[in-house]
Amino acid sequence: MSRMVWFWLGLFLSLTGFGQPVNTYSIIPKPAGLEAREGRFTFTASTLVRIPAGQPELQTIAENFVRQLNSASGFAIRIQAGSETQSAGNMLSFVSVNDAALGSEGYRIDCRSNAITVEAAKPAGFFYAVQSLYQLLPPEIFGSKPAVSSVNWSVPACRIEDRPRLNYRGLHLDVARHFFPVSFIKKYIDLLALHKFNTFHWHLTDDQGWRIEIKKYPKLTQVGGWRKETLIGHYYESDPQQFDGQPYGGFYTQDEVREVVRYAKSKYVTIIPEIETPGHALAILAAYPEFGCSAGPYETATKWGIFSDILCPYEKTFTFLQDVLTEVMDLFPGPYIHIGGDECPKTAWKNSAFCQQLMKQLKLKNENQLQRYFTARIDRWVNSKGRKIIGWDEIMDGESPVARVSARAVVMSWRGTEGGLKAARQGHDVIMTPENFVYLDHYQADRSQEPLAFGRFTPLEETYSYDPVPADLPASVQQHILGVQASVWTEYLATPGQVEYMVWPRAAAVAELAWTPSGRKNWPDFTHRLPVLFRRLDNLGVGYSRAYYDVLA
Ligand code: TNX
Repeated sequence: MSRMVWFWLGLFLSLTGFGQPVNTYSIIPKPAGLEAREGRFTFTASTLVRIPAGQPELQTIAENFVRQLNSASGFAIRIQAGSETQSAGNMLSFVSVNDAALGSEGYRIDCRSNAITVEAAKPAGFFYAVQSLYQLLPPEIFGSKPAVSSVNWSVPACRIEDRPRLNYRGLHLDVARHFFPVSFIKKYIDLLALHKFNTFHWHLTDDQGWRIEIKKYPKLTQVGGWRKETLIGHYYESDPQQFDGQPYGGFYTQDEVREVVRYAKSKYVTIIPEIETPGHALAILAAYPEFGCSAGPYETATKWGIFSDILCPYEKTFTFLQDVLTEVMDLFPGPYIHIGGDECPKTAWKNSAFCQQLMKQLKLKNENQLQRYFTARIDRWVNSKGRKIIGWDEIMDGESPVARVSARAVVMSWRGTEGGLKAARQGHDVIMTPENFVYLDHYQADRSQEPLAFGRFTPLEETYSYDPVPADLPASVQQHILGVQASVWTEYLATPGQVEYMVWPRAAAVAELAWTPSGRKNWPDFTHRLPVLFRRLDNLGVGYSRAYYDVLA
């Protein structure tokens, strides 16, 4: 064949995209807008990465991206700051735009075969654009070894315009029932950020352990950070109970907490610390029995469940909590402090002469109102420090004209959604974390095949089906729903591997219902993106559940 024929054939094949990989776009959460194009942009050793001058935050985002790409590919791509550089070659550029439509977390990616342009108005937008680029690149971008030439470091051409549906996109972790080291917390935050969550709710204290160093009250960690043994298996009152006989404990020093907060910030993740009050407080009472209604002695709990020994609303108890929260606020600069409030039995208050006297004096009719008073005191004090409280939905029980929780208090709705919706109707902001959809400690597959978990069954599809802001809610209620959170309780999750197994891929479903416009949520489409998610998680060394291979057509 003549050279001319080869030339025309070659041109025809390249124009039709023949021989190119079929473009797939496996971004989770699915972007608000994605227009597929033909062709691919290929990163090479000579790709130019250009960013605006004088924007250090942007520079850091670009540097992290390039470091990851270089380490996976073996390239030595460098960044050029400033707009002077003109190049017709293969280029990735970051462009800051003043565009209100993008909000503080939105971004655009314009990807053609010779250039990618990323636009955002704020650094978080660039950060999320980079997370999307990671997910458009081959999953080997997360491989730990310098990758080989067999990987084509390319991105499918497309145009993406994206911003989140909800402002609060949270993932929670209970480190009280089981303790997890800083290295794991950082890995957890990496995965959060990769899926565009922006909040980590750190459940730091509970009956079974106090996990944060408080300088003024060292016994909180010295005594409350430890339990003498742990119940093996399920807890039912009627069952014979078996314990492992091993002391168990651990805590984070304040330096470690600061390090984690800094790390999270670099990934645009805010941490909400939770200090449980007035229930789930046995670890406090074990260390400082003087804050209980009876003389004690108390012990850090060795089994799971709800305990009737709780904090007593003495003045000295409020002073103690203010001291603790002062140190906590110093460590966590975010706007919210979670003060617990859930599952607080009232027997100890009923049997306490002090509580009965206080209720009479305050004209409170019952102990639920006394919990309201308790919450209202902390709420007022936290507000005076320029922060807001978050509480589990029980903080709205026991309405009383003399014990007002300010409308600034944010309600976390876990016993279904009704508590949250009621609070929203009363003008409170709310975060939805209904247990029947987004509690990731529930079974995700046939329990006969699964490790021991909390009772309920919440498979991936059910989690995915949840809509935190149904369209039929009045706008006045919708506007108070800040967002959604997946919660991860660790009674039966003793190791990082067990946590990852329960969390992934269900957290990916939650990421999508938090970020993606409801009209673009689509279960079959989500499942088509799962195989690539699994390869990404493999490369990241995440031990996710294999229960969903069978839903993949
Ligand atoms: C209820 S959710 C709790 C936790 C348990 C969880 C188990 C909430 C506010 N309280 O203490 O760990 O159920 O799913």
